[in-house]
Amino acid sequence: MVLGRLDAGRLSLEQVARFPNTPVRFTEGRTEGLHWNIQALYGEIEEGLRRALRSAPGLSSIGIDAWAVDYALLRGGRMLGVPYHYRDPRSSRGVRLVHAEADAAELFSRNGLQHLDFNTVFQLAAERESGFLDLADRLLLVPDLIAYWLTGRACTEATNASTTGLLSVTGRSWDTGLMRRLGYPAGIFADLVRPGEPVGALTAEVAGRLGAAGGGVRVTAVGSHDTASAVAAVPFASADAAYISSGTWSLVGLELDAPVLTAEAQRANFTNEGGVDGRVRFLRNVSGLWLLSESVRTWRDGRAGDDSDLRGLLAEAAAVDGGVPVFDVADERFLPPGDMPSRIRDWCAERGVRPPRSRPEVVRSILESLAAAYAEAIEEAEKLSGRKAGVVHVVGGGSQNALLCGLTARRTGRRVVAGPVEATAIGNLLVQARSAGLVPPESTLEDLRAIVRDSFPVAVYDP
Ligand code: LFR
Repeated sequence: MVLGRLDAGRLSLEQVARFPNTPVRFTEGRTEGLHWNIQALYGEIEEGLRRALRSAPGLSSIGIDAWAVDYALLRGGRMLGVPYHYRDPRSSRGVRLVHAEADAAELFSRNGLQHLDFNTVFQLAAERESGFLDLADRLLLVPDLIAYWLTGRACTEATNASTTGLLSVTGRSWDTGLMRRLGYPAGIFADLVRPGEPVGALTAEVAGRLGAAGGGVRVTAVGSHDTASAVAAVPFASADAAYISSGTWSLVGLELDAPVLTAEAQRANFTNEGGVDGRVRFLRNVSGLWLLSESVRTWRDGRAGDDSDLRGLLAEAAAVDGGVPVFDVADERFLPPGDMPSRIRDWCAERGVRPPRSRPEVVRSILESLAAAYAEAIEEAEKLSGRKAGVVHVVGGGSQNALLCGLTARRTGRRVVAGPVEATAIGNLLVQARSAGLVPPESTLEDLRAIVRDSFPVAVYDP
């Protein structure tokens, strides 16, 4: 949780809380599988907000973002079951059920999305089997659920709605025709709000608990899909640039004014997600540093560690000379939590490729493979959109990984501009700042990005 302050056109950040979002696995009963530990997170959120209010008693606005696609079902305001985590394998069942009614090409023409097994439209087909979907009178995406608990207002933020597969890519409104065909009750989907619109004031109960009674703090809609907020904060200096929002996932692509809905774009598995101010995030979801973090977790044998383990490994990986394999980071076997080094070795063995032999080789192989996937995605994005990307911006956690940024420059053959690391928080904050009148309300995304450039340094890597 990050507190932002805007002073003389510069944004500064203060981290008021940081807590892990660790999923829980239930092994029995109707909701067995991998789930959000949502109540524990909500407790941390209230605790963080209490701290934020102590540090900034004049706090004016709260904006919420999280990863995409996951949701809670409610009835009469009460949550039914525990929200599933998108890495739960049940959604592949859902894919078969949905495709029996609407094939991949039709879905793409309606929603403009890359096929990912975990898109909400597929999760819901598996959800129907639980019976909860028929009981529910409301579906809220995770950031909207938090906003509902804070304000009592149930609405769905539009950039995140665009990842569900149930929002029309042309009208950016709910696709009730598709819902009807799939047997999803259209009435459970809430009214849409756009980034920058007010959601509401804290309920009296929440305000009392947070020590904010009498204060004017309200929740403002932001790009509640974390990637939408991150892209809003990419410090583009020219339009001829690509971005990589690099964290657990790497979201690689271009910002466009209109979606690309050609058959080639569908075959290339590109997505047209909704961005802040009606922009289109034309990108491919390439895997990300998840491969590295799960490897480190495997080597630590589940033990908690610190960043020094990773720093040491990255230094050794930088010194690896000689070839390491480049593997397909998009292979489905890498999606669930678990032992990544063995899965990488298996992938190589199945193809007669020499597997990485040591830990530094595994790390190098992961980073080379990611960089190769970035280069391919950027070239395809250019071809499919007719736009050029002379520069590649890397934002998010991966922007601090010098080895990855250097390899990305080398494999793309382009200049890499790395930073800011907290792009998601920054994009979230700047949209709120504009709504709160801290920057002129007529500011464009380009104006907001100028604030990013003036406030945060970047590092440059040349090929
Ligand atoms: C990144 C992200 C991606 C989305 C994936 C799953 O954190 O939000 O954009 O595809 O997580 O929700």
